[in-house]
Amino acid sequence: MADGSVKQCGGGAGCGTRKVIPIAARSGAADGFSGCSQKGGAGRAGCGSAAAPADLPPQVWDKVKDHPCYSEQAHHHFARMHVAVAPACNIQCNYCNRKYDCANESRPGVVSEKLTPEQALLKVLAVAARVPQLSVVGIAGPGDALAHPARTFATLRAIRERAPDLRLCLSTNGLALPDHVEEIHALGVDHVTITINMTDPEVGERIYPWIFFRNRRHTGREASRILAERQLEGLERLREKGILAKINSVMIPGVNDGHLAEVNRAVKARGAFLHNIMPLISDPAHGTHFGLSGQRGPTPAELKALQDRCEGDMRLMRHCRQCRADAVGLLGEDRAAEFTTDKLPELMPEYDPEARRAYRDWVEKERADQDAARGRELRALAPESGAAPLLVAVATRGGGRINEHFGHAREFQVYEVDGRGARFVGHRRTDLYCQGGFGDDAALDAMVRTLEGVSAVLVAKVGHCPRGEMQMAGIEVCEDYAFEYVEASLIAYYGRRRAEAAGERARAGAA
Ligand code: CLF
Ligand code: SF4
Repeated sequence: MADGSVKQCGGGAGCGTRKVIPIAARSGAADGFSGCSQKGGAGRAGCGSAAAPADLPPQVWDKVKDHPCYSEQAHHHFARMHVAVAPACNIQCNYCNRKYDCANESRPGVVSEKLTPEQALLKVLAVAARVPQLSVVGIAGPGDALAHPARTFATLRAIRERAPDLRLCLSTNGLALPDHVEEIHALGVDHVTITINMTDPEVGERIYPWIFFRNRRHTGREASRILAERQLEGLERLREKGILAKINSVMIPGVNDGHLAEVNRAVKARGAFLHNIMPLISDPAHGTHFGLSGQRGPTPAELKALQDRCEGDMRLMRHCRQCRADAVGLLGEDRAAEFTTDKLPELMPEYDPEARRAYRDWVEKERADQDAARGRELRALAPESGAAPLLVAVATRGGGRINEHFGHAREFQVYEVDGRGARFVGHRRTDLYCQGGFGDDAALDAMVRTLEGVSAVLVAKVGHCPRGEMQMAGIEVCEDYAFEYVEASLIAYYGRRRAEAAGERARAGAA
C-alpha cells in the first residue's frame, strides 16, 4: 500500500438522480437481444447470452457457458480453483523463476503450497462445499501440468469420480501435450490451455534458453523449433478430439509483440477456440531473466492495441487475471488463504452437487434478465453514426452488477461503450483507497493514473472527497446505477452522456 497522507472520507450523494434499470428478477427469456462480449464487433450472438449464441454449436456453448475463463460473462458468476499438484517443469522461460508460481497461469511472487493428489481432492471437496459458484477445477502449475503427468492425471481422475459435475481444465506449455491427448480426453478434460509465445524459433530463442525433451536438453533455436512444433501438433490433436483449446501468449515488447499476430493466425488455423494475450509481468524482485535484465512489460494501451489487431473473427480473452497456481474463487478475488491445507477437514467431505445445481439455475434466470435489460437500453438509444466510444469503468464484486464501493475496489473493470453496446476491454488493478474510515491520498493518485483514458467510473457508493478529486482529474465517479446490471447501466450511462453532449451542442448553436 502506498504511504501517502490520509483524510476523512464521507458518504456522498449521487452524480445524478435517475435510476433506470430495474434489478428485480423478471420472468421470461431475453427479449430478442444477444450480444457476445468475447468476439469483436457488435450485435454478435453472445457468450453472455442466456441462450446458446448463433455462432456456437450447442455442445460448445454447453462447455463454455459456466467456464469463467472461456466466457467473459461467465466470469461474473462462476468460480474456478487451481490445485497445485505439478511442481516440475520441462522447459525454461525467461519470465519464470521456479521459486515462484508459473508465470503462464499465475501471478509471480507467491509461492504455492504443493499438494499431493489426495490433498488436492480433499481441497476440491472442501471448496465445493462452501463455494456454490465453483464450476471448474484446473491444474496450472506451479510448474507444467504435463511435465510429470502421473500426479496430474491421478488428481483429475479422483476429482472426476467424486465430483462429476465439475469441469476439468489444465494448462501446459505444450511440449509434452501430443503424448497425452488420449488420456486427457479419456479423463473428460474438455478445456486445455497451451501457452504459445512464438511460432518462429528466431523469436523463441529470446524467450526459451532451454527445453528438456526425450531425455535430452536442447538449447538455442533448436529448442524453440521443437517446442513450437510440439505445441501446434498438440493443438491439432486437441481439435481432433473435440477438446476446447485456449492459447495463452505472453506479450513481450521488443521480443514477440510484432510476431503475435502471426501466432494468432497459426492457432486460429488449427482450431483454437480462444486467444488470451497477456502482458509480461516483469519485476527484478521476482529474479527472472527478463526482470533482472530490465525487459519491460507492455502498457495497457499497447496490450489493447495488439488484442484489437488480433480480434478479427477469433475470440479474444481480455478478462484474464494471471492467476496463482493455487487460486480459488471468482477471477479477481483471492480466497486461497481460506483453504490452505491446515484449514482443510481431516476427513473427506461428502460431495453434494445440489447447491451448485440450484445456483446454476439461478444464474440462468439472472442472465436472461440481464440480456433483457441490456436489450431495452440499447433500443432506447437514439440512432447515431460515427460517435466515438467511451471508456467507462465499473466497480463490481461479481454477479454482473455494480455492487462495489469506490474505496473498497481492488480492481476496476473497463468497458468500451458506444451505440452498439458495451464491450469488456480489460481490468485495471488498484490500491485500496478506503482505510477503515479514512482515504489514502496516494492510492487516489495511483487510481487516477490507473484509470488514464477512462471517462467515468460507475460504483455502488463513493465519498465526497474522492469523487471531487477524481472529478478534478476529469473522471466522473457515478453512483446512479448502484446495484444495477453492469452492461445495461453502461449503455444507459452512455445514452445520458450523449444526450448531454447533444444538449450542449444545441445550446451553443442557439447562442
Ligand atoms: Fe485455470 Fe487456466 Fe483453466 Fe482458467 S485460469 S487452468 S483456463 S480454470 Fe483463467 Fe487464470 Fe487467466 Fe488462466 S484467468 S490465468 S486464463
Ligand atoms: Fe515457468 Fe511455466 Fe515456463 Fe515452466 S512453462 S518455465 S513453470 S513459466
